[in-house]
Amino acid sequence: MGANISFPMPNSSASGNLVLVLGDQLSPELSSLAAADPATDYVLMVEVAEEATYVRHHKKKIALILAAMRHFAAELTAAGWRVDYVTLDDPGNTGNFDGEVARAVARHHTARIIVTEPGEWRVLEIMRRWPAVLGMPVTILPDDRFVASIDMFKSWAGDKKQLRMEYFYREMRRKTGLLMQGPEPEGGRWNFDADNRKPVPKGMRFPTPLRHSPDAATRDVLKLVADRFAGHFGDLEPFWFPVTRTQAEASFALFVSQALPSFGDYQDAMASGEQYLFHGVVALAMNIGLLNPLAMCQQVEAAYHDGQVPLPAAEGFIRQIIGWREFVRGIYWLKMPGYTDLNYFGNTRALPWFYWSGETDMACLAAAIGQTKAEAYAHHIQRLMLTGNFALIAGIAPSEVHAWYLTVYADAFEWVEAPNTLGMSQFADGGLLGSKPYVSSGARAAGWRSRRPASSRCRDRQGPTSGTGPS
Ligand code: DLZ
Repeated sequence: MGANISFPMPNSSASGNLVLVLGDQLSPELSSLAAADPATDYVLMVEVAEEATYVRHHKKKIALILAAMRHFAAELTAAGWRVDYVTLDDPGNTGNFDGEVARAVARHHTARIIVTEPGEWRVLEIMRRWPAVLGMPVTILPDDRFVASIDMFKSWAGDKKQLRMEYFYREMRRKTGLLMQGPEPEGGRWNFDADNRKPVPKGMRFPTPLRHSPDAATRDVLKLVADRFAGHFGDLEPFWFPVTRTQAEASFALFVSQALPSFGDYQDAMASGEQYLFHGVVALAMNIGLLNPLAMCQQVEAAYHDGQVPLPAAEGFIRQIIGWREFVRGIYWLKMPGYTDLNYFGNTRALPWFYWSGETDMACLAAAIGQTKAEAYAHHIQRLMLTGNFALIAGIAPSEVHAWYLTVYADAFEWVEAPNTLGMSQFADGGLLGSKPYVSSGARAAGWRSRRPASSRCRDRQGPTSGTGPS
């Protein structure tokens, strides 16, 4: 994948294109939409049970995706597109992409299917079968919301023995021109990570992410999810995630003005009782297409040039997006299929039940898992240092850890989740992604500091839990 893939099998009696837009492709600049014509083509969006149940996603994650899909369909309709939208409770809904694409082709007699490459190998395999199954050409276009195409990453990787994010990141800085002064990095350094490890001072206050009230369309989705996915892990309400571009942009603007100035200093920190610190909770909007990653980086760069954000914070944020995020996507497509089966240490234990219930006397794990159940969110240090490190020390099968992260986090899509879990966190790839297992470092996360009396630190819990995991 990476270049345009076309399977030419024209059907002479049909006309126009069917443009399938997936639940994590909610971007007006999407390559499939750019290749289509609103006058002749149909946009197809489908709510299908299989996507919610191939792993039994957190209820809040399903609600986020379906609500954002419905709002995006309205946005496209207002922009003049003919949108064919199939809801989950449509009586004819077949429950999967194959069935819904076949039904739409029959409804509209289109001659061709156009789609932007999906974020998951499983879905790409489904699409590759369509020319044979449906007897029509299928054009799969690169996802140019990423700075590096899959082909570009493959050529960069070449036959290198070790792939290191830092060198790839420098290429991305040069390619985008972000924080560059000609050929040199802004401030004379590529990476300010060493400045980003401060402990949280006593009494520090943290901004809270914007909480958006569900409108009528989102409330319909919440009811649907409550009815259809009652047995899935996690709390559905209160539901406050952004589900429109406008809401996502407001959330991000608040992050840039209030959290980002301190994000760099404390991005590796944890503090007891604090869910977000200076993290933005914006990945869940970015990973479904409500925010454009490059535009976000440009906004952060502008805030730096305006003197609102220090360089280490701006660089730290930009590195996460055009460095790490792009790098792990490259690794995913370079190594799939097969990457999700890797198990370097041969770990075989089952995931402990408390990953679903949060009921453990280990206070840090109870807090991180309780928060995950409530919010479908934990910041990356909680994921890496708590649930990730524990799983590796305990010898849990990496495939089980992978399925858990993919299930429970609203921002988790396989292209980004699998390399982070299997590579960075579990070292299941034997060192392709990271130079050593994270757990092998004796250092604590920066500034881990409990706000509670020492006597209660190892025993406190984050409220009652009643989560049910996949069975
Ligand atoms: C995750 C998800 C869910 C829960 N539901 C849908 C859906 O009903 N329709 C859809 O188009 N996409 C959904 N998704 C996102 C897909 O699973 C995602 O596009 C693939 O995993 C590829 O990244």
